[in-house]
Amino acid sequence: MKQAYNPFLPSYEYIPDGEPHVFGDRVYIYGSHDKFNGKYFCMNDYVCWSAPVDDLKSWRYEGVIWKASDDPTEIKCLLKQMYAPDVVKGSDGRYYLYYFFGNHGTIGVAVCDTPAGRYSYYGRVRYPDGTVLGRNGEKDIWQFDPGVFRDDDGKIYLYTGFAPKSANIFTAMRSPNVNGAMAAELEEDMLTVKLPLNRIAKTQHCSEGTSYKGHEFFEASSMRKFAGKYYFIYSSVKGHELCYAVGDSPMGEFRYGGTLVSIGDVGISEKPLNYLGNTHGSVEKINGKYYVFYHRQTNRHCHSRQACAEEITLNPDGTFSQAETTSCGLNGGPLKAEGEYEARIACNLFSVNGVKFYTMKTAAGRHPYFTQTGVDREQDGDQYIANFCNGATAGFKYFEFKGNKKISVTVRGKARGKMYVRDGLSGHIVGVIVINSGKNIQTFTSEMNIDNGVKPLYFTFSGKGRLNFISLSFD
Ligand code: FUB
Repeated sequence: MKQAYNPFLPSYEYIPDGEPHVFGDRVYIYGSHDKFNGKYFCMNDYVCWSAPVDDLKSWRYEGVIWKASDDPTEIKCLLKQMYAPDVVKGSDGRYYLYYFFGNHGTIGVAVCDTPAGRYSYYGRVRYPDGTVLGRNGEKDIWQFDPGVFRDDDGKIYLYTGFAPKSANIFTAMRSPNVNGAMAAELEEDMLTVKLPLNRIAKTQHCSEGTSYKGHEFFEASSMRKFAGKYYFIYSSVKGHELCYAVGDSPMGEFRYGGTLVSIGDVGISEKPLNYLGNTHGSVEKINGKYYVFYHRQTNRHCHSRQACAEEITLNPDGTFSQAETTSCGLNGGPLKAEGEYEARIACNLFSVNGVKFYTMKTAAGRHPYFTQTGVDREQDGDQYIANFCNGATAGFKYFEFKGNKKISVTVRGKARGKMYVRDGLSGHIVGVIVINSGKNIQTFTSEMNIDNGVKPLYFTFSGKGRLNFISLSFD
């Protein structure tokens, strides 16, 4: 039985900032590449994955498409980590990859004849007089998270920018007035911006009295066009949500539209239902349906992020309804309540004290977290939920139940207590699994009394000790 889960790539793959693009009959994900348990963001080279547009359950590894060391310029920055990229097809039929180094502030471009081949260096985005964008002194904006967009008339636009609340390492010495989301049309050479650059969305410094208030632009610029309207997609100052703003021109101005997805379902639920941190992605229309791609956080800090996606509704009035995070994202429906599922596909995870917002510092204490054994690798995933202690809850949405009578969990770690199984966040108890586990992997089973139909399943541990929650299985 082939199904799609969230995260939708293998569990060893840590790809944040994924920009989905349909080229031909496949959808490609262009993201940054975190190292599992890395000390910083994006410590690995760019790789690409793709799937047929009519089978989003079959993702194929395309290999490394661009390495930090492929950039030939002498980049003077602390670390050569490539943050969020984007790709656009040029009018010459080639594919152009726009990328930047985390703390350098200029945009590099690489080119390839195919969407996911090995890219070659092409140049740096620049002003008409040849000055590199981002290097025009105090007046210039810090280049960050380039997004690229080709309009129906063949014109190509670049979106870039960052809007931290105060000056930091990235914006050192720069006034907030020169930060924010900017748009520029690109010349046919794919490198030169046409002037002027437009500021297109509100930041915290200028949102008073506007509909952006509370959801101002922070980072992660991305542009799409649906039903004749332009959708500027970005990560808001809240960090954990992707928002959108709508306009009639690719150069703005854009009216705030709403939240597309929050990685903790904030906005759908009153309290966050999963660990927070930054997120980044976009929306793509694939085979007639809309999907929002984003990343979740794992491993108790913000440097091991993973690609997820959900179907999302574009309403007749041009608004998007906020998508709920699920375990079955690209599956096209609920997962079958049959066989075994890895616990790492939980879409809700929280402790007795709720969740944390992941930063560079490890979230300690009673917080359960997604992790894996060993070091970063490109094979043999074994992700699980660690530190599942008293009051920890993992939620899975959705399963389709049909005459199920038993539920089991496979765990490891010294713990004694009960795993309460509910058919909703505050649903009925449908099973109580007695746990008495040790250092070996063990499976514990209970009767389950659940109605047929599509439902979520929540597991809450009550007892002593700490479990590694590895998998759940149905009779
Ligand atoms: O992945 C590194 C940075 O984190 C991206 O550039 C931001 O958008 C945020 O996701």
